[in-house]
Amino acid sequence: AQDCQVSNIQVMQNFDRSRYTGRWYAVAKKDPVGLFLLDNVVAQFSVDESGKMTATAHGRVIILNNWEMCANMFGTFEDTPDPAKFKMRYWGAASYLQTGNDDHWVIDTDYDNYAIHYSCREVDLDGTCLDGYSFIFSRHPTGLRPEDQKIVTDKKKEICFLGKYRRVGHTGFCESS
Ligand code: FEN
Repeated sequence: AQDCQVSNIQVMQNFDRSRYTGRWYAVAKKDPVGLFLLDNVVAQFSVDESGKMTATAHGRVIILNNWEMCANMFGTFEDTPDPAKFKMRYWGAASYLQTGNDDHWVIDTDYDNYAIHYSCREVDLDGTCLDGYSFIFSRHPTGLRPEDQKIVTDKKKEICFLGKYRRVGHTGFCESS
């Protein structure tokens, strides 16, 4: 079922962006190459009057001189023919934060408990993902419910990122800002 071809990755059927709105806690992430968010990652999705999806995210980063900061990031989403596949433009509130334009795919979600996000930045010559990142989100700051864990593990395998995730800690570091 999984040949690891980015073009064959199955995404959420009939994705409903309005049910996806609100707060999501990252419980695990697969990092891309380069600068990223370390931990304490929380995302907040919104849909405006015109139906456009936007999001904010924060997370801990360590900048030059080992200075711990909370990165406040913003994202705007461009629709594609597939309702679960978006192009996300993102930038940070602080000028030292990297900006970018990434794919943003919703692989699976039950809207109320878990969500699996996927982004491949660079597709290899063989069609597999050479550089990508992924978040496992939960509505619960305490983590995934036991009944959702198998679903998430199966999906990690389907997107060929199984074994590449790290747990995302929540210490409250970004809650004050
Ligand atoms: C996502 C969903 C909700 C909206 C957004 C999301 C993506 C966030 C990304 C963050 C990137 C952060 C970077 C940090 C950085 C998917 C959660 C927007 C893609 C690139 C440093 C670290 C050290 C330094 C400078 C900058 O730039 N970090 O010296």
